[in-house]
Amino acid sequence: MPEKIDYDSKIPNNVDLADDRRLQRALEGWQPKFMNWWAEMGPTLETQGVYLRTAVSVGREGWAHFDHVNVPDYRWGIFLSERDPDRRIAFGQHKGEPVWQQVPGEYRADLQRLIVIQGDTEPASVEQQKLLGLTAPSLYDLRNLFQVNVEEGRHLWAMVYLLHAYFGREGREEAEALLHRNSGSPDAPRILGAFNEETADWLAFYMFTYFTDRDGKYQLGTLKESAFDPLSRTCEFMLKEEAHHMFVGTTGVDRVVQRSAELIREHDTMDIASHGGIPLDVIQRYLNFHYTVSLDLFGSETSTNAANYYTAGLKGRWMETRRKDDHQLLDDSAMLPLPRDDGTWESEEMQRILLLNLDLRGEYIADCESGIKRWNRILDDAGISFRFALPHPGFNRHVGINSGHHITPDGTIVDEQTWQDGRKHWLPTDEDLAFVRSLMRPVYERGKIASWVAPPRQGINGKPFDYEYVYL
Ligand code: BYC
Ligand code: FE
Ligand code: FE
Repeated sequence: MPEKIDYDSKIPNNVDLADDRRLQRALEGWQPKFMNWWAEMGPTLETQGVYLRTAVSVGREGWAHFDHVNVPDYRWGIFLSERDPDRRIAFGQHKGEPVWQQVPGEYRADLQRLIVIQGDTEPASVEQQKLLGLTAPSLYDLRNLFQVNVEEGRHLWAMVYLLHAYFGREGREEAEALLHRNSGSPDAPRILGAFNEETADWLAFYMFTYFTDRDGKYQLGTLKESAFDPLSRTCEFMLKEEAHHMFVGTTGVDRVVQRSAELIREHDTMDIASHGGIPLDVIQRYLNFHYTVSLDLFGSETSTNAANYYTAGLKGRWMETRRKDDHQLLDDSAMLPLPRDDGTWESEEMQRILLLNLDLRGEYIADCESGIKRWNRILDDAGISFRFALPHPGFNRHVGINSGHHITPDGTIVDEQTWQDGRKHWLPTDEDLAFVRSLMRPVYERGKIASWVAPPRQGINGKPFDYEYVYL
């Protein structure tokens, strides 16, 4: 397995594509379809070059190269992390056996389904973010948007490679379908709910990259544990790219909170809308929305699908190899909090293996708390007493045991009327959305920034904030 990437072929890769003519031809047949999709469904803003990173190696050090590139000329390619010849299955009924280099017939359908669901989210996010380039708050942010977009495009390539290389004709058909479904389409929507929502403004973009890309991190983390080695190695490399997407979200929200805090102090009022800032309660409502649609992405708390994937070795737990148990979970149990119709909570003991989606969601929630802490620290440093909080995991849910119940952000089970009355305090209202949208005016001058967000502390790859990240 060459660590270096072959950039001479049409499709950059480190999987020796040139040695498999059939596969190479099939992927070269898909490539123009991808390019058409990008032209039609990708970013609408045209540029003369964006300062982007491109993968040049999959090793630990210096895997990326930075330069201005014309976005449609970006070299989307197929990069898998290095193979560990001694790798063994870490969990489930095949624990201890060597990992698989081919798809076992009995798991074909399940693996294909997991890869299709993962693949479907990647282009969906590009579609959701299609218009954001028209209103970027700075060239720095515009560059980050394009970076995220091209890498989500590459993640689609990553899944399409697996479909083409290991799933035959059905896999090729699924690869086509990934370009035919579209975010928000009434006839052929994306598979998972969060990927049919609009990302209509930059606060939504920062929240999406914080909360929804972070679901990506956790799901990829479980697929990285897979016994199907090519999937594992693909996800391992995707996770490397993913870190930047979450950086964009974390620091994006930081900068909005920072700017709002400055305006609150400067004008000595929480009501900073008239001063061109985003009020903290609006930020909290955005947070509530993006967090809860992202919780839905973990599926139902009790899941026989997840249990079967685990037993088969297809999808593990977060940090599976660091867990100190038997990695089979046949006689373990765990508690599940359930909302009851009488408005009280009860806790039910269940087999741990049925609660794997809940387990993963728990890891995710703990990680989300770190964002809340940092944003509250910004407020604390500014002497502002307002505090952000994650809502209760039962709040505003459309998937799983809490859907069908009305649960407030503090976890109280309420009736329909109380829910309807509270909604406007808990979720973005039409006025909130219209207001945030009204702030979205492009700032394309070098070193300048919009009124509602603070500049970043640092630029990209050691460049200053006022670097010409995008040629327009
Ligand atoms: N929407 O047993 P259950 C990313 C369905 S994000 C609609 O609870 P399971 C990214 C489910 O299909 C990461 N339907 O679910 C981020 C099932 O249907 P069937 C994406 C849903 O299978 C930002 C039924 O309900 N990767 O990478 O345990 C930018 C019962 O389901 C939903 C993955 O998700 C939903 N939210 O868990 C770019 C990894 N949830 O079988 C990219 C692959 C459930 O009854 N996917 N259903 O017809 C999986 O591991 C699992 O399929 C899920 C669901 C975690 C999604
Ligand atoms: Fe991705
Ligand atoms: Fe991402």
